[in-house]
Amino acid sequence: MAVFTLALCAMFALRATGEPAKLRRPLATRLSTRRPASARALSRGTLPATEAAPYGVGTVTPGEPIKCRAAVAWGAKQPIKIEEVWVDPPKEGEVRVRVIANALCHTDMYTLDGEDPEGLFPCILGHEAGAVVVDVGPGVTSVAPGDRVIPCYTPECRRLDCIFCQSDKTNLCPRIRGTQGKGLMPDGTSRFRLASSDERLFHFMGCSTFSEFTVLAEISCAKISPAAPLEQVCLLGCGVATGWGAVWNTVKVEAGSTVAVFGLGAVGLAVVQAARIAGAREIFAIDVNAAKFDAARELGASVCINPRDLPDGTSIVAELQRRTSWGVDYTFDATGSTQVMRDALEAAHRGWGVSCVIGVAGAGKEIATRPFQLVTGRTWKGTAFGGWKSRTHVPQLVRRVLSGELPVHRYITHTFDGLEGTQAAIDALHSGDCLRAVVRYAPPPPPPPPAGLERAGGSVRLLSERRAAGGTQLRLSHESAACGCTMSFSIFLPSGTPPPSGWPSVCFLSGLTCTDENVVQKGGFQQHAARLGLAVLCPDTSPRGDGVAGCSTGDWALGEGASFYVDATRPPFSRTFRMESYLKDELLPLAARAFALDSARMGVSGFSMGGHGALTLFWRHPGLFKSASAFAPICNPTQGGWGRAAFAAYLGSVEAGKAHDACELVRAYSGPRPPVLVDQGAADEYLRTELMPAQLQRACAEAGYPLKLRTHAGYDHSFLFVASFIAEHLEHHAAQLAS
Ligand code: NAD
Ligand code: AHE
Ligand code: ZN
Repeated sequence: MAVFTLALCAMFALRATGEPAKLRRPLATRLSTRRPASARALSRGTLPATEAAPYGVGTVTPGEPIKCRAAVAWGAKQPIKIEEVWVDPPKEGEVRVRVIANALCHTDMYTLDGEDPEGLFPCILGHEAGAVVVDVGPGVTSVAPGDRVIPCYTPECRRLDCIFCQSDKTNLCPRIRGTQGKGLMPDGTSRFRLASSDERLFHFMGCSTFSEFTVLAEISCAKISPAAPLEQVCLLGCGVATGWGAVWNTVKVEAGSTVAVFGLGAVGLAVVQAARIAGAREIFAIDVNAAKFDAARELGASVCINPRDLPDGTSIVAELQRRTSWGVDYTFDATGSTQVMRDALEAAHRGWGVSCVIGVAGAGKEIATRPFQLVTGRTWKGTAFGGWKSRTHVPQLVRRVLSGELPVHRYITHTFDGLEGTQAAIDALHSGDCLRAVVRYAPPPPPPPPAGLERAGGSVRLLSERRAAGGTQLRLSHESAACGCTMSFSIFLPSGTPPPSGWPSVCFLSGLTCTDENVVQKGGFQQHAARLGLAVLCPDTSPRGDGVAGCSTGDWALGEGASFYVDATRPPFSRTFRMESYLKDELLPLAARAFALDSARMGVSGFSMGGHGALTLFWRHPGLFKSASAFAPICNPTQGGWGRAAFAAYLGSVEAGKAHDACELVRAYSGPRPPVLVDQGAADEYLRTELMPAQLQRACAEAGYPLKLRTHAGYDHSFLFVASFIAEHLEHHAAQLAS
């Protein structure tokens, strides 16, 4: 964090030049005319001029008004205009942020088109963004300069006397809704002034993110992981999060149900995606624009329907009833059309169908249906921001995006750089082939490294950081010279400061088809590593990625995910499949530097192909590891199908593979001889054909090597087996690393 804070301070360095804008009395009579202290500072002429910087952002001084540019909406149906504005410092309970990325939501367009009964001009629109905190007003405790935040138009005050925040039935905290609807901050004033005239500008939805800087209420700031790419997770500020929440929170779609989604913008597509994840049996995706159907199918729609293509006289309601007999279990409007809302309700299943209004309808519009539709068991519901309690749930959604569980990249169809890109994004959204246009207002700041990461140097990037068992589970990537590609790895660090010599650690190698993440998610090691004070390093199982030589073999036991932890000597693998060198010369030293691991106290373990890797690296490089263990290792790969195929492909012959066969290696080994622990499931389907622990037992006996081989009745070849005995393996390592 320290490094990032410094970087941020440098970014916002004080400039002592510049001519202040001439102050005039504000024109907007509904806005406060009291000049804040910051405006007095402005008139003393102490503020910076806007200076060219990436995407045109000027330098700024925390605590002072910031002069920057914003896209100002001057009136209904008028084009937005880029203007210089002053953004006053945050007052009590407020946070000033630098906007990094903005996505456009249909609601911005709806207000710009004059459809919003609450619409006020001149204002600064925008409410789907990712931002970095610049400075905070008095009393702010939940965010600090440098934090990444997503502005949320639905705040969450969390006060004990807020019956809404205290209820799990709603996310609609009304704390600042009154002033927000009037385009003002909670104290009833605006933080925006036009630089040329000092005219006050209205805020919008408590966000106003079409500005290089904006001010938010603290209770509207969802603090998110510093690893999150803001140009993607900005989508969680509104549309995508709303669609997901409509499905999971508002109507709670069950597995096996049928779903119909009207309107396939980002909101409707997020409904499709969430319904698929919820296990919906059939998902009808409906839009008058067939250009949206590819994305709908990719995200999980089973049937796409353009109501305009139906035969004359067939309504979409009749069509859905024809396809489902009694109607659809759950229907969603994501268009904002009141006729569509009625259709969605009437297409819902007799007796239990639920229809959810998500779309926002224009001023003066009302919904109607025959009461009989409700009498016969249909329920009409609505959702605001998908029911998510913003400060609590948005960071959780961001983590799920970061973990790969909830991909959002499909929604981003257009990207633009700089504030000027805002108009281009508006045009794109009107074009009909746009889901979300993301405008990057500023280059993303580098993610702050976790403590010590800067020592790793080079290209190390933090992908995710999660708390686990009181410690920290990290996932990172770096450019590997050995493999010539980007490699990912995970590491668990216990809480507290490392011992003076550094953390003792265990390197856990995974098996065929795994990544570094399998054991992190399924191995259950964190609580035991935390208890024993061990760091656990989890490398990937091979180079991977499109275009990385040797990765695409079409065979799950060769290429990507199947390196066998050797340095390949045969093309195409020899350029990239150099896992032995990668681990020994690159990753272990890097991890030791970055995370204060004690290089003299490293153990190695692994499962299946990773068990083979653990035993062979231990016996091939005496002293590299001080302890070793394995779960269901491939003990004698030159005699099994997987190993023979791999050695032939990577090394040119099975014979060459003998140098990487644990049974051969232990016979020739002459280094230190700590006992090696091996666990094997007796119900393991690969026991005799691929793993052959009996061969290892024989080889160790012949070599006089102390092997502790345990066989467990009933256990098969899975991470459940690993999780069942991981505690004892870590205890085995901890004892040996302590000696
Ligand atoms: P969008 O403009 O990107 O997508 C709307 C889609 O509806 C388009 O694909 C359009 O072709 C389609 N459509 C229009 N009329 C239709 C009709 N008669 N039948 C079928 N399809 C039709 O909009 P979006 O950003 O996805 O937002 C969708 C709606 O949700 C908007 O009204 C927006 O204001 C609203 N919204 C509500 C919330 C909330 O919290 N309730 C949050 C975000 C957005
Ligand atoms: N201002 C309009 C209502 C607009 C509206 O319904 N907004 C949605 C969010 S749209 C996001 O893109 C919402 O959640 N509203 C809840 C709230 O408190 O505003 C009007 O009709 O006055
Ligand atoms: Zn929105």
